[in-house]
Amino acid sequence: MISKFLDLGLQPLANKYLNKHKKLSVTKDELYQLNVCFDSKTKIVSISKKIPVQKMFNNSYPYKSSMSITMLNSFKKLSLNIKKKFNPKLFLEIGSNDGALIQNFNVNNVICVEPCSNLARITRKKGYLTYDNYWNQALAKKIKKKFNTIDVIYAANTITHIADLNDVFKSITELLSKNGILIIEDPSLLECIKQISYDQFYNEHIYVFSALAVRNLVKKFGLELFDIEKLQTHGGSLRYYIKRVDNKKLKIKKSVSIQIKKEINFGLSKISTYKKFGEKTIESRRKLISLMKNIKLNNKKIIGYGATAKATTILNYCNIDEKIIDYFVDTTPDKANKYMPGKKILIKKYSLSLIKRVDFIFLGAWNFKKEIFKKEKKFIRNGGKFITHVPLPKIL
Ligand code: JHZ
Repeated sequence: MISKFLDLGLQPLANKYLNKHKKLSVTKDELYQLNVCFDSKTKIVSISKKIPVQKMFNNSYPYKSSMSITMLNSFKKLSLNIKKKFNPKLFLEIGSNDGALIQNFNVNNVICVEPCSNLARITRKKGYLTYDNYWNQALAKKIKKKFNTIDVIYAANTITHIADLNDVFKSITELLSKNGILIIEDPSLLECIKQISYDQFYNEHIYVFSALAVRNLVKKFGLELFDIEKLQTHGGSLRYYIKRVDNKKLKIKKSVSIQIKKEINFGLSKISTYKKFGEKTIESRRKLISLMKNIKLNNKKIIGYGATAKATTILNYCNIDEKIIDYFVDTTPDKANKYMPGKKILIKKYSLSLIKRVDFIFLGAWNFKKEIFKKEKKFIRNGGKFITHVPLPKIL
């Protein structure tokens, strides 16, 4: 049974930052209803309205993975591990973005798949074979014809962005060698629910995975989880290591049953847990609005830091506009001088001077809190304060 547990209202597409010269208000047909549901049979959590991929991932996709040192370090560490543990002759990344991971591999060993052609151009320029296609069976067949099978297939923050999971896994099994490994990583549903980070839900995040859901999902394709790594990235992610069931060379590690047990004990297989999360989200919204309004009553200045896709959900769900947040700062070139989706809040290209005379900074990129705090020591020393909504709205 599929049950709705969260209604985040009408939302614009995240990552669709509005140009200054265009009409600022989004029209009704540019908004979609963001509901989040739980399927008690498969244990999959998903948003109810699926937006056509071309609308989300095209030749002007602004997000670049290499904008944060945290992600660059995480990918560097992973590349060393992959080489050490699996030493793949051919490594394929689905959703290679601007090459933050594959830049650690030799050009001859890597195949990139990236449907956003502005990003595909970047890895191609660096010499990596890049298909600017959506991941599907037609593409898998095309790659198979040329390269036969692949030893390691990897996808970070990508599989959860594709609606047709059957097609995703059929395409992967088509290409994966007999003893091949599939590694996927995505934000952890357990962490999302625990931390009330409801902003993990937006149009691109069609699914937020739990280990429970992934275990059920891959089974249908003759695959199984053999290891799970916990990561600090994106507010707590899980890295799933998956193999063919008939590959008996790799033993199933304890990490799998430990994570599944944790999720069951927390209640991730029960709708009541999600309903509670829905209620806590409403409370979180109330607290964040009241906290920010109180600050504004004292005539203080708030700006946003990190014009994230996640922030789109918060601003639109909480109806936070330019009267509350003066502007956002962000290092991503393609977000600069645009407006936050659905709100008239300008995004400025990050510079130190932009946070100088500011009293409060709302962490749009709360998932990079550590990295940002390290960078903004001076702001903190001078009495500046950060605001977060995770796990609860508060001033830090
Ligand atoms: P970040 C995107 O989500 C979209 P977002 C996507 N759907 C997804 O799954 C995740 O990424 C992985 C900026 N920044 O990573 C850079 C600074 O300005 O939380 C980014 O614009 N200064 C594919 O957008 C944003 O913050 C800094 O010091 O929610 C971070 O975006 C740092 C560290 C970041 O993802």
